[in-house]
Amino acid sequence: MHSCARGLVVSTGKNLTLVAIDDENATRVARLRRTRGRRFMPVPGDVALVRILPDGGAVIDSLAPRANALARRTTGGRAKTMAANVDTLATVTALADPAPRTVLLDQLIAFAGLEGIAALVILTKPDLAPAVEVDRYESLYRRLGYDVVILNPKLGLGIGRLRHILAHRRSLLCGISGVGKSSIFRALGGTAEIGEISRRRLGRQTTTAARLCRIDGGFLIDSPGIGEFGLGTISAPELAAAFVEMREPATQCRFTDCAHVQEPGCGVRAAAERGEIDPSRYNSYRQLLGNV
Ligand SMILES: Nc1nc2c(ncn2[C@@H]2O[C@H](COP(=O)(O)OP(=O)(O)O)[C@@H](O)[C@H]2O)c(=O)[nH]1
Ligand SMILES: [Mg+2]
Ligand SMILES: [Zn+2]
Repeated sequence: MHSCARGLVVSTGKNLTLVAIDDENATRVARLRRTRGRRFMPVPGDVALVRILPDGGAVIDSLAPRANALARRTTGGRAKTMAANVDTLATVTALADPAPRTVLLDQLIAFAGLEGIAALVILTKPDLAPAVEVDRYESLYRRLGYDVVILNPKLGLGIGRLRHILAHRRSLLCGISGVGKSSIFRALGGTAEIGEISRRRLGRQTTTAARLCRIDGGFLIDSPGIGEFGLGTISAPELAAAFVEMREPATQCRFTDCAHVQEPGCGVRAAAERGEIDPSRYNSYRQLLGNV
């Protein structure tokens, strides 16, 4: 005898998967059903059909079809799926310690645009940066149309607004180590419980185990393994389309296949020279194109 349940995949270890069963507060460690052919590989955010065994063990029988899957793309053309069913990339950038890596932030929000999901710009550690820097980042990304949240979890600054923005969304926290992702996760009510289970049961996976917490009609994933997403090989028009402020100027280019770097009659470069495109954004574009 066994019962079936639906669960959200929280974390994936080598052979075991951590699932948060609907209507249960704790998470369960689940094995994957053995298959003859190709093995299916759950990722955080997957919806799994889970068999609960009489001894309390759990087996994932199958995964529900994914609304989307976010993959890390490599220049070699391979892709590794990192998360599923995510509709918001919650990028986290520290204003100091570690110093902001603007190119990485621009890469992340371009990635979100190309995947057709929303991007959120969370700026942490405002207490460690000059106020002018805080303002500069905030106004730059707000002008581009992104939701920007200045956050200091210790002081509770910005947490209420962030909670409001994340409600009813399925979000993935994304940013390099040390920027404050886990602090945000905890401030939003995510418990360490899941991480503790993974420490005990998934073996030595502590630093790579993802955590998921349910928030108002959605979820938030904190995954140390997902610091950045590469864009892989990307064409100039594709990349330029993901830079919102370049779309209109790009229509003014003399050549339709303009890469917006050194072509004559380039509307994007002209806009950058007029100061209508922020120098840091144009620099990111060129770096991501591999064309500096
Ligand atoms: N001064 C300051 N420190 C912060 C802030 N947010 C997080 N931290 C600290 O930054 C360090 C890294 O935070 P953590 O959440 O582990 O970052 P993660 O690696 O992205 O998960 C911790 O020591 C936090 O206490 C902030 O707004 N201001
Ligand atoms: Mg962390
Ligand atoms: Zn151009």
